[in-house]
Amino acid sequence: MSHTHQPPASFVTANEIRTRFSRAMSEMYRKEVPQYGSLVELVAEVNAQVLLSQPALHAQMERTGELERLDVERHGAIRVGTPEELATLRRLFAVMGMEPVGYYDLSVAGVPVHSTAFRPVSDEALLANPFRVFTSLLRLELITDPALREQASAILAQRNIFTPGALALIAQAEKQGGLNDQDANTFVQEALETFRWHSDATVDAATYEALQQAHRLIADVVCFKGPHINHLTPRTLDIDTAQDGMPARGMDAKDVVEGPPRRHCPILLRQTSFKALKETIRFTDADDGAHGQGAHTARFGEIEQRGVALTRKGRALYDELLAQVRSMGSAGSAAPDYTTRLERAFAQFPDEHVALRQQGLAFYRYSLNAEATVPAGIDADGDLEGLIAQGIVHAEPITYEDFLPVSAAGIFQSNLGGDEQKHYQANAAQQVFEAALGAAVHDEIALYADAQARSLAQVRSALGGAAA
Ligand code: OOG
Ligand code: NI
Repeated sequence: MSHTHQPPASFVTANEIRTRFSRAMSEMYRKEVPQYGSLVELVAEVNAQVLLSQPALHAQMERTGELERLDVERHGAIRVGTPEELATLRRLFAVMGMEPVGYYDLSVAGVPVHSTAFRPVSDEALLANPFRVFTSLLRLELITDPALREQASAILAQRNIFTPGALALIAQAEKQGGLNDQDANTFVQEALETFRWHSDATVDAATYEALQQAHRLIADVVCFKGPHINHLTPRTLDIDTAQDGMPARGMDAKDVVEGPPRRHCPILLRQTSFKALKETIRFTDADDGAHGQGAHTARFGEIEQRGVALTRKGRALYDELLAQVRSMGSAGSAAPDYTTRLERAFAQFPDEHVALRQQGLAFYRYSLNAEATVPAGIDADGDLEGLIAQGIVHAEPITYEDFLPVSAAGIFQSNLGGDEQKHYQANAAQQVFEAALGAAVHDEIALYADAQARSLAQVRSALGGAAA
């Protein structure tokens, strides 16, 4: 008897559960925030136009398999209050094949959270559906008033953000190694409940106000029944055109696009959002009259354009150039000439794939060109760029699947409402975060490096076979 645990054939794949869940989430958010529906339509129009006018991009996306995932590609974001909530979310996302990748310290940017992104990690799972959820844990230790800190943690201790059904199915999936079709559907419905918007606050008006004063984000996390999904982001192939189309559809777009400037070879991630909606909420003392109702701004829309993943060297150059631009003048990205300065600084970042590869700045997935005839006696370990130049090997950019802390901070800020800036001591605490999570996060750059290395090993071995 083998001890390998073969899941019964009746189980649906984690990819399938993730796809069902992201679809259900998208349908729910469309109902909750109708402007999200308009945003998805706008992005679909822009993408169709780009694919028509840029045949090379169309062909590249077809070859890499990304064309098929484009229409369903989304990321969402949530914020939780306690280590237990975060740890259970890790188990919930694991049922859908999503693992924690990366550590983001947002305290540097005046936001009292640290975060990870739950997402699929294997090449095959990413192609099936790359659904990601940016997940932040509130850092109560950054509330300076001890009484308020105690109160916030007491409120959080009383809530349970998961339904009993979701908890039971998580445990069942862990025990059995999967879920059958019907259980998967029930799981998706039960899991969805955790992310639903609740207009009934769990606190009275005065408590909400005090937490809001400490930081708007603290009120958003502490005063509600659960971690409502605060945005869902479709992927656009041309963020500038999509941004220009937002006002005509009634969306109050943020002024600047976060991330690198527009380029010939897109790198990393560019993002922009429309401002959060003001939603009516009811406090627990609603029936007392005067201050029973309030307004809360939390939920918004965002779009993003993804480019090639950078190596550690490429990322260091990106961080350095971005820091240069942001340190010029006090207004940072709010300065009127920000875009021009950004473009000027990034002139130092090579904008050709050959240069990005040769200088070791970005990651590529290599494959043998099926149509090329491999010359007899070819050196399978020969110079890669030579093989690419001869058309024997294809190099396709590996898409960046993660997030950027400075951009994330900009997205948080633009959607908290108000202009207040808080300052916290920068203190990355990855180990504290991982202890809360109950697992280590993947190093995202190592994942890209592995994907590149795997593809290269396959090419070399295929070439060796062809040469023999
Ligand atoms: C998350 C903000 C970060 C992104 O795309 O960088 C984010 C939040 O507001 O909870 O979603
Ligand atoms: Ni986002």
